[in-house]
Amino acid sequence: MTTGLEATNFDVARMQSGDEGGNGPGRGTAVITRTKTKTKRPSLYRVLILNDDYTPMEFVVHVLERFFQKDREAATRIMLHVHNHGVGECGIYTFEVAETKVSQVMDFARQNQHPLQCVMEKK
Ligand code: TYC
Repeated sequence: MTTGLEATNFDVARMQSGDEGGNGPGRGTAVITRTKTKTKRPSLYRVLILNDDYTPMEFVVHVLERFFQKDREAATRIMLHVHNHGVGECGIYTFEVAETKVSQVMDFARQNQHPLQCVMEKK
């Protein structure tokens, strides 16, 4: 499938200055270097919250609104999914963003003395 968002790679083959000089490979020879600009899409990570028996449902809903930009309805749906199934997805982010979300949630839960756990996993 093409989305129009694919990265473009450029290959540049050129002779280095001095390649025709007296040293190195010698007269009449040239070294061709290839400079490849390779763009790679970043790896993505799921941020998950885990169920426990003590964290209040309303606190989890608030976490999802505050750190994951969910509206009340989406936050409640995710919270209930975690309550019923043990684990659920809050969002998908690049490594540094995911790491920051996990830290923010863990710090906020700890400050409020709730055992809520938040983890990330590579997709
Ligand atoms: N199981 C908790 C309760 O009954 C609610 C809860 C939901 C806790 C989701 C954590 O990630 C969680 N109060």
